[in-house]
Amino acid sequence: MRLFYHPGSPYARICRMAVREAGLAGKVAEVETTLRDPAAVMLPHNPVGRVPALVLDDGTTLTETSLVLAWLDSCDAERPMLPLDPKGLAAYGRVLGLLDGIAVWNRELRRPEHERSPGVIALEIGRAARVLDALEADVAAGGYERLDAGWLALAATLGYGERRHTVWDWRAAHPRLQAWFERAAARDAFRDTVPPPSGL
Ligand SMILES: N[C@@H](CCC(=O)N[C@@H](CS)C(=O)NCC(=O)O)C(=O)O
Repeated sequence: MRLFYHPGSPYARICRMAVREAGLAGKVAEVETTLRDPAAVMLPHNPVGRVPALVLDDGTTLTETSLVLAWLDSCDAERPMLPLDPKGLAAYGRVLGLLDGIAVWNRELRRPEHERSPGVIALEIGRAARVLDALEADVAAGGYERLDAGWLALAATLGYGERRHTVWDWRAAHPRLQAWFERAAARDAFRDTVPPPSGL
């Protein structure tokens, strides 16, 4: 199988960490692609043009992080990543919602200043602050301890804030999340997939 990724993508990073944590690195070759580029090597397999995209041995291409994780779980994974219980699913969904909002906020900041929407940015700042407070309480109550999709998504999202969306000061007033992140950042799967800084 081939996993198309971009080194800056937190969504692709979720799958790349899953491949490592599930012991599937020998079965999945990672292929770097450009994004928003008509010449991207991924486009013949995935006209959507987004990563992650997993090309199976029969040529079928799976897109969308959660669908890729579901497939990886079915590949004799040493450790399944997609939770099946309501609490695990809720925890994963909460972080995915945060990440989607951060992605919108980041996209606004990549536009020329006169094209940015202050309203959209304000909405996403508010959403991120709200979810962060909830996550701080979740972690204080013992959440995100199990290494599953919610864990991977939280590590990828906070890691994105560290390197590619530093305007978001997620550490401020969130000591439990900081301590959680330090533990997550010590894992090989995390260290292997640290994104390059974006300057934002
Ligand atoms: N809903 C998708 C989101 C994936 C996504 O937005 N990927 C970004 C990189 S972080 C991308 O490929 N963007 C390129 C584009 O929008 O053209 C998922 O869960 O995988």
